[in-house]
Amino acid sequence: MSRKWAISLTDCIFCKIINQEIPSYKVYEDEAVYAFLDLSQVTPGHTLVVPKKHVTDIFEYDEDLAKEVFSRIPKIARAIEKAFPDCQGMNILNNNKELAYQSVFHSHIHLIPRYSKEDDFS
Ligand code: DGP
Repeated sequence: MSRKWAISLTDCIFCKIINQEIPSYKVYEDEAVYAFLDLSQVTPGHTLVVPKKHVTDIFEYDEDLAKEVFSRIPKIARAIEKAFPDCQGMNILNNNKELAYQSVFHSHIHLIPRYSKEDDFS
C-alpha cells in the first residue's frame, strides 16, 4: 500500500512525484524530504531536495521545516559525490519566486555536481 505524504490543494507536480503518482529517479527519502534527479540534468547527478510538506518557497518555512530540509543536504551531497566519483565540487542553489527564476512552486534545493570549470550552466 502506498502512503500519501504530500498534501496539496494545487496541481503540484512535485507533490505528485513525492506521492509516486508520476515517476522520478529517487536519490533519497525519509519522513521529511524526498530527493530525486532533476529532469534537466544541468550536470550528471543534478538532484532536487524537496520537503514532503507542500510549501511554495523559503518564505513559507518555519524553523522546524528549515532544520529538517537543510540538515539533510550534507548527507545527500555526500551520496551524490560517492555515486559520481569524478565530482570535484557542487553548487547548492535555491530559487524563490518567479523573479528569482523559480519555475516549480513547491520549494526545492538544487544540488548540482561540478566536474570541471567548463561545466555548462547556460
Ligand atoms: P526551478 O527553476 O529552480 O524552479 O527548478 C525547477 C526544476 O524542476 C527544473 O530544473 C526542472 C525540474 N523539473 C520540472 N519538472 C520536473 C519533473 O516532472 N520531473 C523532474 N525530475 N524534474 C522536473
